[in-house]
Amino acid sequence: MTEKVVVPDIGDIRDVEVIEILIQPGEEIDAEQLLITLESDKAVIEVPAPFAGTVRKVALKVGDRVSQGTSILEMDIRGPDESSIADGQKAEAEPEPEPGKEPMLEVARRAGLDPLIKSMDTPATTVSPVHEVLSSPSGTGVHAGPSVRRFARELGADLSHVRGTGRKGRIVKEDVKRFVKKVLTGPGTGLFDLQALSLQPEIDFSRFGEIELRNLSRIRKVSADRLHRSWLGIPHVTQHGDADITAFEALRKKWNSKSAGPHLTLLPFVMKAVVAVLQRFPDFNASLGPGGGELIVKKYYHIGFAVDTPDGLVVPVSRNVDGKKIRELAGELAEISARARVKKLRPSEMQGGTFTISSLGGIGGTAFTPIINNPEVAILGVSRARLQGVYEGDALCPRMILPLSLSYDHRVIDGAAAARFIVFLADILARPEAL
Ligand code: CAO
Repeated sequence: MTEKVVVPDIGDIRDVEVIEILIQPGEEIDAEQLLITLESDKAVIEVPAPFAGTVRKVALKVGDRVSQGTSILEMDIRGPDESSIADGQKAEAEPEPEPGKEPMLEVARRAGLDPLIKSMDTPATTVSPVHEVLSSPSGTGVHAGPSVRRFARELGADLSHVRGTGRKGRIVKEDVKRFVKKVLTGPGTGLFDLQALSLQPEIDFSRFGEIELRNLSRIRKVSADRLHRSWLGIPHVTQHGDADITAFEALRKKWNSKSAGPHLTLLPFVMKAVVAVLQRFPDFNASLGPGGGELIVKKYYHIGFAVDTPDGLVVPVSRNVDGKKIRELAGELAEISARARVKKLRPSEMQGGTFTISSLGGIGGTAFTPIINNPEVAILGVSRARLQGVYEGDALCPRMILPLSLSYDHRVIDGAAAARFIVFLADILARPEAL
């Protein structure tokens, strides 16, 4: 007998898009086997076969829009002796629903999903619970068809971690394969596997409001990976301190007003002061050896400085800062950061640093915790200097105070050493003659 199968009762939803067709003409199908997937703004609905048989003709294609009663396919029904109805359980007491008119919740119920339906305590005519029920194995909010879900289940892949590349971010089989391959071939699958930790759960944020998708720049992707590795791999501690730079500021202003040379900001002074401190505390100008059993102390002072560019953070390196004059450094910083902002730095200009300074003083803020630029062992954060009242004896005096934040690798540097570093740095920055 040939029967027409139509879209069953799907609640109030009309004109809903067909996003997946899971059967083809000539295919033998069982009762309850999923036929098509529909997707509206609010729900994903999977329509199962009301009986077993052979598909004669499929009346829909992906992209069609359907409502209750729209024809899905024609099929030759298998005889009752071949258990045409799901699990052969033709209800004796219950009247059989008209083919294609069976409420979706009823189908889900017969598919053994009763507990979930009950726990949702939702009227049997609404569609969203069906979506919840049928998509629950890998979490709600995941867009994937039943065959993909089945495939993921077989492989033990959690779909909430898989990025969908199909239409509207839908997960296709290839995405699951790529995910599994990545996990299997990635650097270990332990707790601190960076790839596994970086995976974001798949959430459809558009359900909560308007969104916009933007690709991350290459610079941002590279720095994200480096920062994440450093953050996870290095036990960071940040030591804060203040430097009284009143005298330096007076000197800087005087020099700026008197010379036609490059404009002097605070940064070249801080760089010179940092080198003086590194010479006193060489463990800060070092890297841990590959096995972690030795410290490689460097006798050169190549200072990296973070530059904020439209495409993200870059860290060019000024070489042999110990041998450079303040004005020369100021000119170099201005020239390098201008090139960094138009992506004109050579890779070699971002290599070989021994210590990094991240200055947010030109922008503002009071303190922050910079992330160490691995394989270095410490980084200095500089925040905005501000005029503050400081007691000198009984007198409250206006002083220009510069906040400093030193993050260090606690495997290499002890807290006491870090405190000494920052105290010495503050001392140098308080006395221009010390440079
Ligand atoms: N306190 C008060 N004023 C400061 C200051 C501070 N700590 N640091 C800079 N300033 C002043 C400068 O002196 C300058 O003012 P004047 O023209 O009056 O001298 C003004 O702020 C702008 O300075 P600048 O930021 O352009 O120049 P810089 O030499 O201080 O810094 C650079 C250069 C490239 C480091 C900076 O432009 C920059 O990109 N900073 C961002 C770094 C960053 O993103 N760090 C975060 C890394 S982690 O995400």
